[in-house]
Parts: sequence; structure tokens; C-alpha cells
Amino acid sequence: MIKIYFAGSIRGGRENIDLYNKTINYLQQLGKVLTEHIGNDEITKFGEIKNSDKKIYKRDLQWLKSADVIIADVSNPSLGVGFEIAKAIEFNKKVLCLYKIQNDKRLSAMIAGCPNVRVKEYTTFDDAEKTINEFLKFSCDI
Ligand code: 6K6
Repeated sequence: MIKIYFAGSIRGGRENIDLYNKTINYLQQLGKVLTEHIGNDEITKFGEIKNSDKKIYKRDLQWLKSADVIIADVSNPSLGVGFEIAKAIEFNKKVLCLYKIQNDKRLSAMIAGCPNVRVKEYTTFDDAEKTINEFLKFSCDI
């Protein structure tokens, strides 16, 4: 079973949490999602209380290293997600960034212009699913 690290905004803002949940539910049919908590609606943008930031950082980097692929929803700007993408590149991982097209917003050039990640815009969740399927087929042959 492939190991998928799903990244989505937490302290950057939880506006897209429904989208994260849909994506996580979909990804769970295809592999093991290491970061299911991204879709946990009890986690506000102030983050978890029981874990320290240091513990979260250490645990997430271990998961990132052990993952086969990284799928990041970059529709909402997040320092943490940007950092994870950069680390994933450093670890030579295959990275897919999903960006939901929105009025008056544009994806950071540091992601949109990065040659080491695949960036795909989407409008409907169906589009995102198709992109995920293509990416996993190409990256992991599933
Ligand atoms: C537990 C459950 C939900 O949130 C928590 C506590 N906080 C975090 N737990 C796990 N991963 C985190 C947490 N805060 C940030 N991250 C990682 O950074 C996630 O893997 C996200 O992809 C990313 C979000 O970064 P910010 O800057 O938006 O918080």
C-alpha cells in the first residue's frame, strides 16, 4: 500500500477544511494517508493543544521522509505547507500541488514556478480526483 503525505493549511487558515476532508477520504481508497488529522475539524487554526510545536515538527518530518508521495492542497497560503513542499523536494519525493482556482487570488510563484513539483489547478472536486489518479499512476503505477 502506498504511503501518502497529504499537506493542507492549519494555522494558515482552515477555510478549505471540507475540501481537505474530501481529498483525504478519496486518498484513503488509494493508499495509507499518514496525515489524516489535516481534515480534523476539531483542529482550529490555533492548532493542537496536546502536542508541542517541536513534537509536531519532528513527527511530521519523519512521516514526510517515509512517504512515497506528497499531495499538497495549496489553495490556501500556509507557511507550513510551503515548508513541507520544499523539504519533500530535498528528500527527492514526488510532489503534487493542487490549487483550486479562486477569484482575486494567485498561487505563489515559488510553487507555480517550481520545476520540481507538479502543479495542477482545479475547479471541481472531480477534476482534482482525475489529477490525483494521473499523478499516482505516473508516480507509483497504481
Ligand atoms: C493536530 C491535528 C491537527 O493539527 C494538529 C496540530 N498541529 C499540527 N499537527 C500536524 N501537522 C501540522 C500541525 N501544524 C502544522 N502541521 C503541518 O504543517 C501539516 O502537515 C500541514 O500540512 C502544515 C500546515 O502548516 P500551517 O503553517 O498552516 O499550520
